Amino acid sequence: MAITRGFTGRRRGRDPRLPPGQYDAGRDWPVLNAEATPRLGTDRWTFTIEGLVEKPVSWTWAEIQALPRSRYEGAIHCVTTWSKFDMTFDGVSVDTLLDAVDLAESAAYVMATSHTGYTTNLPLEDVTGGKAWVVWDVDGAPLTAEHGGPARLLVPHLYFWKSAKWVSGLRIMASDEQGFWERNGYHDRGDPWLEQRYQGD
Ligand SMILES: Nc1nc2c(c(=O)[nH]1)N[C@H]1C(S)=C(S)[C@@H](COP(=O)(O)O)O[C@H]1N2
Ligand SMILES: [Mo]
Repeated sequence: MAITRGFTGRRRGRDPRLPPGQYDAGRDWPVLNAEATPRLGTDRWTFTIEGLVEKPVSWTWAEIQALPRSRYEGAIHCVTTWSKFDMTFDGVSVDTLLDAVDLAESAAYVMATSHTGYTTNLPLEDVTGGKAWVVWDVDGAPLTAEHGGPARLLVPHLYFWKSAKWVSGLRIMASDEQGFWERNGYHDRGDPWLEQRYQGD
């Protein structure tokens, strides 16, 4: 009798790393900009934490490069339904940056800002505790301008519109204010596992 080999009867299930309503984009990495891609040299790039802090702090490119490095390895999820797995981003943890300022007691939200004027709001809790980075390398190479280089915010546990490209800083706030996409109908928090895509989700 022939023995049937190579068939286990198991179906390939949905990847458990894929949040609801998302698909695996594989090797593709779409570029999504609301604005034109700026040509921003590292000589003109700065990062500033301001708002509800005792004293605002700014870093130049050289200064931020001198901080302890931190890596994120994992997935990113865009609200337009693509996800990408096994990405490696290098930069600095937002925790390290926040260590340099004294936050007001009322600090509870941040507005991430870009050198282009793009903004996106986040609860302070979503950018602390090892959950957010300012990154400049992806998979071992510098971020291209299209993907936010010289540096972008990375908040991979939320939809990718929260990861402001060409990031210029964080404004610390006591109450939530809406950024660019949030004013245009997207969710204030954007947790992909809860499918918080639009206002009201
Ligand atoms: N400055 C800026 N940052 C941005 C955006 C943007 O339009 N401008 N788009 C957001 C959205 S909607 C997504 S999905 C990701 C896209 O990043 P990518 O182009 O590297 O894939 O960047 C986010 N950060
Ligand atoms: Mo997006």
